[in-house]
Amino acid sequence: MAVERTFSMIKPDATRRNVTGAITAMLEEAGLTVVASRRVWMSRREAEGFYAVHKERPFFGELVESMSSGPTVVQVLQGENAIARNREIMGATNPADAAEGTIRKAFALSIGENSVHGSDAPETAAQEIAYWFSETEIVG
Ligand code: RTP
Ligand code: MG
Repeated sequence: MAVERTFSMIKPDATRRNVTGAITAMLEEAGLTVVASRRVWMSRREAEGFYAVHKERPFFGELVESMSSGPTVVQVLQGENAIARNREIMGATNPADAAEGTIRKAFALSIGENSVHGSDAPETAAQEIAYWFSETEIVG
């Protein structure tokens, strides 16, 4: 298995409840290393750009609204098989379907307020990392 990097975001519903440390601890316990991290309150325009892939979906307006409603923590995670590992520890999109021991089972409030985002493939990981970080900000 190769060492990979993936993009992770702790969403406003989680920063609002002051659980960014608890969530980061779960990522670290899953074997992922935080190699870049920054707190950012994204504008509607930044949220629309980041989620452009979902722009035709019925929930797009709600998603942009919620992602720009408060601070997020944007992170780059590194580790063996990091993309799949992060998706695993995040749990299902809808917390009602999330497995025991996952971040969304522990923290998500609803499908819209589901506490974390994680890249779903190598191409999206590369794009999403580049959207928020320059190479010099990533210290592996
Ligand atoms: P993410 O991109 O945030 O890591 O989550 P995901 O892959 O599990 O889910 P995705 O299908 O990419 O959807 C992105 C985010 O949009 C919100 N969503 N709302 N109201 C709805 O039916 C609905 N469906 C998706 C979720 O917050 C999801 O994380
Ligand atoms: Mg997704």
